[in-house]
Amino acid sequence: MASKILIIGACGQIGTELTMALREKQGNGNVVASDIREGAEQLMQSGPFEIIDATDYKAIEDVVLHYEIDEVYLMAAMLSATAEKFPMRGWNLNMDSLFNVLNLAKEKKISKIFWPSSIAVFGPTTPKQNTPQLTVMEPTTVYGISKQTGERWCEYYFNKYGVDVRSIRYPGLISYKTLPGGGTTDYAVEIYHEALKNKSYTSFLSKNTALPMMFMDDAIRATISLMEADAKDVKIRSSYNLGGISFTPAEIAESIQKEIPDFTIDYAPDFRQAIADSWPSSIDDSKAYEDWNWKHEYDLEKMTTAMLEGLKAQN
Ligand code: VAH
Repeated sequence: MASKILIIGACGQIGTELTMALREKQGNGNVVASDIREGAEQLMQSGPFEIIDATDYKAIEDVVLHYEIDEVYLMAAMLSATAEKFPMRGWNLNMDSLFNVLNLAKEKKISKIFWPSSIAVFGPTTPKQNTPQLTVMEPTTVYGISKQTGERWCEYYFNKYGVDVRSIRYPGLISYKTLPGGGTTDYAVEIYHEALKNKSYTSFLSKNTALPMMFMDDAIRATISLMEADAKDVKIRSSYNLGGISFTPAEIAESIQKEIPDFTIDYAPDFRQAIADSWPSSIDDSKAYEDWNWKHEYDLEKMTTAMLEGLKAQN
């Protein structure tokens, strides 16, 4: 019997693709999309949609009861760059929304939760290369602090109340189907759009800023794999490292130049450089491999081909 799923923040960068993937898998009618405002036409036309403010407990509870929801994917959040401009709005959105769904599960109104964390939980004192699952975490951004705190609460609700909440520390995610929403890794999406439109791009991160990244197809597959894993195999109830690939703006530009030889890049680092400098360059996701057999499929070259082909097909 297919689970009844509610996706909160369904119109965002991850939420949009996650909604379409889950509707394909579970049946359109079994996946209720929700967000603070309507989203892409394909999402709106393919299944049920509700307007929900993720900080409004009653609004979520009403939809959960009305549709007899089993599982909630909470994808609404304020990302790193935007949260630095609006710290308290970012903190309140990221934390109030999490407590809303954790408490619904504690009261047995839903049975399973997915909640996205981020490699932003790591900070400048964290080992930068191949960052371990368990290590020093002193995040210096509002977003990273909210995700680190959220991980602690997820583990608390699992240990104290038996809430089946599962989480992934996403790296920067790259997709041609949806635009990013105010993150520090957004350059790695913008660059493809600009390469096709103008054959040039000005990067807001410096040339050699290596960050952990992942093609969206891999991230969606990882999310569904974790949610489908047997509960006994989900041994980490804070959040799983997820690594994927690691590259710099110069390296992604080189991969684009293999397909668009006259593409050029220049660099004008802005306030997001300090955020990126506080994050790891690459991630050790061996625990995800050990516990639920995770393995990414897209390397940089394969992702660049998919991105350019996907964007060209849209125009
Ligand atoms: C951000 N895209 O840039 C998000 C992500 C690891 C980065 O969490 O804020």
